[in-house]
Amino acid sequence: MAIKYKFPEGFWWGSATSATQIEGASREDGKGINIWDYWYEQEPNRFFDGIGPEKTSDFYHRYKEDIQLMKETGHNSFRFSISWSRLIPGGTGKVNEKAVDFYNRVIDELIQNGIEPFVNLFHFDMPMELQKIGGWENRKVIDSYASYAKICFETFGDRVKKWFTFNEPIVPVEGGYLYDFHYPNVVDFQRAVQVAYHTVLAHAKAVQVFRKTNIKDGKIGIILNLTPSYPRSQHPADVKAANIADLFFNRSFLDPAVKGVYPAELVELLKTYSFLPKTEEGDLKLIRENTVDLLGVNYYQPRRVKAKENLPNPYAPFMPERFFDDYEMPGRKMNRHRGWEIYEKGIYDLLINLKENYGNIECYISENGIGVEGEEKFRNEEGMIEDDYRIEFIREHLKWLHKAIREGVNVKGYHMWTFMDNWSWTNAYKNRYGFVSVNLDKDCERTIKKSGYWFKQVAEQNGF
Ligand code: BGP
Repeated sequence: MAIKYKFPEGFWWGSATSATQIEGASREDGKGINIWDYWYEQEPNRFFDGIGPEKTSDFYHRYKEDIQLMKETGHNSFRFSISWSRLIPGGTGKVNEKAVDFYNRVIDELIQNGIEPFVNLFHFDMPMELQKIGGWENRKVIDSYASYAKICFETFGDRVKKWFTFNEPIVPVEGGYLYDFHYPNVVDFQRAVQVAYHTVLAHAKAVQVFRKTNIKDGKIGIILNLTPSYPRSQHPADVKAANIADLFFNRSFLDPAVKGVYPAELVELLKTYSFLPKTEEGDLKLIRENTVDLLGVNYYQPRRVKAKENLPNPYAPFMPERFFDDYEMPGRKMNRHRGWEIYEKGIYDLLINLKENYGNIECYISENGIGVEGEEKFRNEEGMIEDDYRIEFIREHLKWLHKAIREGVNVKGYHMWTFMDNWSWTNAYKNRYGFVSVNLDKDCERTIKKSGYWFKQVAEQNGF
């Protein structure tokens, strides 16, 4: 069959994961506790079906088998994260040699199997010892993070060439300090601003350390969940509302990471409402001088926005939603399991924006996927889950990605979320996202889904 959508040579095909979501073994071999282990202990009922992070999909013990499955599903690259609290149980101080050994084995096994490791340093998993002193609210944690990053670069940088400082740094801000879905689940805009600001500084510091470490052929980036912000109409009030949402949810990290500066409009807005963060001399220079080589883009859904219909309640806590209302566009396509809109063209729009307004930074799609409940009912007689909806989801996004590449966007790869069904934060195993299913009732037995076989073909032909 002729290949209509051919991707550039050397395109990275694979999937993305994170330590807390796949490793399990949360108390084994000297691992320290992170906020997820702690929160689950405190409030198990917050987690779907009461399942916590202690077991997850057991990658810690089964990584060899999993890497074979990656090969069978066409991966030439794979993103995972290092668990800070596994590597440095106290967040700072002594390194856990068993963790070094584990990540060494994973990296070597990937490389031996022709799979390029993409390594992320922070995926929502603050070590509990550091959360006790305030986590990202505490400026000291920036240095702890930079030391952790340095250890990672020095220990694994001889083999790992693609590095990322953070995955979706805005999510712990939203979840932990605004909307109550991550620990420490407080609602406080001022603290949220400080956490976001310290995360940007920690990121810039890690980039600085990376450059000093001088890893041969190494590149460093950040992974951001970009949500193109569409106004309900071209009415100036709707457009303004969409711009403000864009400032808060995209540009607050995108601009400092790629351009080295905060958007002036965002600074102005925070100043007007007296929410500027506490800063120190030299901060802005650090940010300016340490921009990324590479950007990971996670894309799931757009944001649709309209002008505020009612005046904000002066007694309610200050929230970004003071400036816009969400807009439920009639007829939009939804993934009803997750409650997220499916809008394939969004991936194209955001990439064109990177080309036009962010110097056509080298980027890749670092997550994109669909979470579905009750996939067991699609298992056929041979035992394979026929997830045609996932194939369609990926294919339609890839078409738009292909168009963006044809128009000159500097995209180097596509990682699906996720490799195998995993533990998804408070949703635990509710929605399944993997190319490979994991049967929790049968000792985490893995079976490749139809989408996994389909993806293998796409990766091998470098198109479809
Ligand atoms: C992204 C995260 C992932 C993953 C995914 C799916 O925001 O980087 O960790 O979980 O979303 O979302 P969820 O698991 O909440 O359904």
